[in-house]
Amino acid sequence: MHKIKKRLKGHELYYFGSCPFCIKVRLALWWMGLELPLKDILSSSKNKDALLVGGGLTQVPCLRIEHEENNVQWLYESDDIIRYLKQQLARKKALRED
Ligand SMILES: N[C@@H](CCC(=O)N[C@@H](CS)C(=O)NCC(=O)O)C(=O)O
Repeated sequence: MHKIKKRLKGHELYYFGSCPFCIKVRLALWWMGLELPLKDILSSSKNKDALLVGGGLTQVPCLRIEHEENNVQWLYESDDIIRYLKQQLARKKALRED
């Protein structure tokens, strides 16, 4: 089934392909029709280092959120990430930004 892709500015998902929690988040992204830059931490040590230095853990999935004025948040936990993304999508719809 084809879904129209919506983009969320300033968001990136750190993940690796075989991680079941990452698959859960990526499925939710697909289901919501959202497209985010994906940062694979197994194929790139640069991505893994960025996650560790920025977020403090190498745990994935982790959503990097760039707020205004370069304020960066690192959101861990698949359920929290999915909840946050749903809220962002609802907000986008309410503001008719999509
Ligand atoms: N409760 C977490 C579990 C995440 C998790 O266990 N991720 C594993 C990969 S499947 C991981 O990153 N382990 C390595 C680490 O914690 O550094 C979630 O739901 O996101």
